[in-house]
Amino acid sequence: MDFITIDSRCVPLEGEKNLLSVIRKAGIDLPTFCYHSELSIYGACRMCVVEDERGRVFASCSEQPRPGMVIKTNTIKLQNYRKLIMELLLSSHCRDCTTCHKNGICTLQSLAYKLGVDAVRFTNNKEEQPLDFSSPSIVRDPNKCILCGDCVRTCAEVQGVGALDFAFRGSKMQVMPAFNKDINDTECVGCGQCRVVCPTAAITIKKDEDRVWEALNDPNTRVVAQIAPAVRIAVGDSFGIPKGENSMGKLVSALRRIGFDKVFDTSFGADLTVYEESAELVERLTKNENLPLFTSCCPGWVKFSDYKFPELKENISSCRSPQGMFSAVLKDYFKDDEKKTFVVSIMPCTAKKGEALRPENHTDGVQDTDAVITTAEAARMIRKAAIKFEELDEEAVDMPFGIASGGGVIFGVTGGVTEAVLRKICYDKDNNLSELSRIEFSGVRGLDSVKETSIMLGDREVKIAIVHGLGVASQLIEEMKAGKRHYDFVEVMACRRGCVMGGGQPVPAGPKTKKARVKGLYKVDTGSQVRTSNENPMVEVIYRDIIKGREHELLHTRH
Ligand code: HC1
Ligand code: SF4
Repeated sequence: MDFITIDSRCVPLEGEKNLLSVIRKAGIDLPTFCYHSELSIYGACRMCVVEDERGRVFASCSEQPRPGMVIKTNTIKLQNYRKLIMELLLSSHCRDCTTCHKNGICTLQSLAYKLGVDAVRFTNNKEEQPLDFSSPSIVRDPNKCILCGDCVRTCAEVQGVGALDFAFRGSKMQVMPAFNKDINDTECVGCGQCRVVCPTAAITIKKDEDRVWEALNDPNTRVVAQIAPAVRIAVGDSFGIPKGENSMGKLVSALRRIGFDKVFDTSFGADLTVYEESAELVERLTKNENLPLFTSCCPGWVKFSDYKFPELKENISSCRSPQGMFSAVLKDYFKDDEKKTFVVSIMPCTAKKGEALRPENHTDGVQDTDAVITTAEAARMIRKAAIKFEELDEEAVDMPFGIASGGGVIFGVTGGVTEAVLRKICYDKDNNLSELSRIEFSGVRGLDSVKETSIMLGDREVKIAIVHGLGVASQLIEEMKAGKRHYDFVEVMACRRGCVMGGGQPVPAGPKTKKARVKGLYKVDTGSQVRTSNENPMVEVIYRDIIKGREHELLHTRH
């Protein structure tokens, strides 16, 4: 085996793609702003510099590890170098830390502390830039940008959107949309993945908490919450609960203490989606029209398809998302109440804010979801209410929507929608729930960018693809258009790994957290008494007593 020497210790080389990965494997958490293992290497921030035995200083993220290398990571020269970079960054960064959204979770702030920067020798001569509030999903604050380029590469490389780029040169360099347009006037889909990687508060979540507080304080308003599948395994991050642990019961309890009148689980809406989408698939297969059927529950994907693949309009499922279906049903359920009903959905996703605003998702011209708050905003509301989240007893959601299947819960991870739909279709086919484990191992799970599976319906083989990340989705669709791939059903989630890594989840979320979130959702499914939507007794009741044949009005849309 080959070795290199890091700070006088021998470290084996095991195929790492760069020196930084070897250093981190050796237990040295060298700082970086611009290195992300899932993005191309930019090498701009220079925080990960190391020194070799000849005194050469270089960035370790962009250096190939070579056998026999001898490097040091923490010499006085390197410490001074990093401190100087940090001072330069801070000198052109507005320093309103105490009132900043990222206070306490800002990488710039924590690194300045770790590096012992207690004064900045340079003055800020940058002009103050206006903030961009145009998007319903994210806010851009150019004054807090440190030009690491993480958002630019994420938007272009992972999402295939390219709404952000560098403009100007030298000290005038900035990150902005082309021609400095408002972000909402670009092809931005609101996925918030730029916000997930942003080390500062240059990109943050558009806040909707204040509208929720107002509704909660209005005695004439009944405030109803629905909680998305992927929220339960991430909200605990903000309260020191182990990563990936299911905090649904505590969250329900916290929301009731804050003043929500009713609390429900969006996974129930996902069960409705499974009913509608599986029926839609079977109908299209029977008629052999508008195939493949593309899923419609991810608003980032729906918006992306609007402008990038408008020719797929008829192929996108007419189903509203679980959020949309459930809000419409909730508004209808409470319509005779004396109080006004205000539906709040708690989502891992920033694009859901935009979905709620789209007129085609409204019922009779009325917006069903009144406010969408992300997991991170819900956590902030809980903190503001001074609730000791970690000490709360668990509470169950309210009836009559109080039972949701495990299949509904795994909507929050890539492949979950497909798995839940297949469970339903296999059940309808031969009432055979022993198919469950066969479906689990059929290729729907895992993190491959594109997953493929198929099932037999009668004598027809139904071919299925699952894709996560819009960049890969775009490539897959181009291959389908070129006749290189053929499917009948395609699940698309805008965010890599699915909603568990949505743009509204707590940050930072490193590789271990990402893994724990995926595992956490599957664990909820395995522990559920009801695994499939068709076993959920409340679904039949709601179809019979509330929906009453109005599926088209309440559960469907036209994109
Ligand atoms: Fe999702 Fe969905 S799974 S889109 O990722 O279909 O946001 O969690 O709520 O609507 O159920 C998000 C999650 C969520 C919808 C469902
Ligand atoms: Fe790009 Fe998504 Fe950020 Fe919009 S929200 S700029 S699409 S990464």
